[in-house]
Amino acid sequence: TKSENTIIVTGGAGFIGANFVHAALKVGGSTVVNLDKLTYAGNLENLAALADEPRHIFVKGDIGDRQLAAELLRTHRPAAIVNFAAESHVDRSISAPDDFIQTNVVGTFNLLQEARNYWQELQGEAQSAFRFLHVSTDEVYGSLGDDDPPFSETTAYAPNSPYSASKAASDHLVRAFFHTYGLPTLTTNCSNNYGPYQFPEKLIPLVIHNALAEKPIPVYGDGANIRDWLYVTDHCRAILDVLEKGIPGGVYNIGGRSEKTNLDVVHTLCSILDELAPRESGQGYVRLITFVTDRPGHDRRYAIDAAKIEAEIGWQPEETFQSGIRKTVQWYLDHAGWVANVTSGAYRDWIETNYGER
Ligand code: NAD
Ligand code: TDX
Repeated sequence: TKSENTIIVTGGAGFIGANFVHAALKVGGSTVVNLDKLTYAGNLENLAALADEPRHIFVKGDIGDRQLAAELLRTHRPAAIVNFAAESHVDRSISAPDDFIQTNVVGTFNLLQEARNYWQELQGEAQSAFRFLHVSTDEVYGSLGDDDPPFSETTAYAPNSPYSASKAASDHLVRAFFHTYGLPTLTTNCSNNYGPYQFPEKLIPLVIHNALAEKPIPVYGDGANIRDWLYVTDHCRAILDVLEKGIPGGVYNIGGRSEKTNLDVVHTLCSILDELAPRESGQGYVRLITFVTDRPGHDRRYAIDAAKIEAEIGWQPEETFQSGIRKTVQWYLDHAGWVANVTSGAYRDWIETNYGER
């Protein structure tokens, strides 16, 4: 039936969401209803390959619009909602936190309310099979010291930035909707992602973009902060697996056991670029590295203990950091037009013409 085959994905025009929509349409016969506000981070070009795909239905709108959410649920009768929609950039949350509270906290709350109304109207198998999967981050757990064990699902929440605090708040609402109302929720907390379609405000695409443009490569503080990197398609597969096998109310940490200092990451990118796209001057890209003022409240180290998802779900990453980072550099080299569009704002004009405000 329709409901078994349809999922609503929010934020599916963003980096991870777009990769997920492609993955979901590839693995199964499901229809994806993609609800995205098309903020600066949302880009329909990420979904251009699906222009003739009848199983992809794009809807421009805000997860905070309850009437719209109710309407989409009644019209499409999905078996699941996968919530990617969020403001996602830590630096932006420091300079302007308002949208983070509105989308990440209030927006997720609105979606939960409408999901609960819809789920309560379902019956029998359709009701027990329904899932609300909330995509979250390892940043909710705060910052690790060098000798601390990695974050597990039972690590206490200690968010330090407006971004991570807003994600933590949304995780807590999801938790409460399961415990209070029985809404069959799933929460995934993943480490730093990288790969195709990532907006060049985030470290890896920013380094590639600046290097190719012969601009300084900014490294915050001493560059010794540690992140645990996962290739985006491995994250998407983990979400599909959790959707299928996760236990309602469950929390699943996702990570690639791939801790790197920022300087390591930047040096790796520079040497791959030296090989694939050498500078005209003949100098190495490392010469562009510039140490800049640290991010306020900058978390020192994130690391994920992925033992639960490995054992209970049977998920493993396919890419190593070495293989994933090469693919990523190659993708950005092959998609210079994509980068030019998202940095020029040309695609925004196109969106305004083709998808007027609802
Ligand atoms: P992104 O910023 O690239 O994309 C976010 C998408 O959400 C955009 O398409 C945007 O238009 C849309 N959106 C924003 N506000 C909206 C609203 N009010 N209503 C509807 N759509 C809205 O983000 P991303 O990096 O792809 O992250 C996706 C999700 O995964 C987020 O929830 C983020 O917290 C989480 N996450 C990201 C990472 C990472 O490393 N990028 C790691 C772990 C978890
Ligand atoms: O120019 C830069 N220079 C720099 O040194 C940028 C943009 C970042 N950094 C540092 C800050 C971090 O230690 O690199 C590290 C990675 O920074 P970001 O790419 O901004 O990611 P981070 O802050 O770790 O958050 C990301 O991972 C977890 C995502 O943006 C979040 O959405 C996700 O939840």
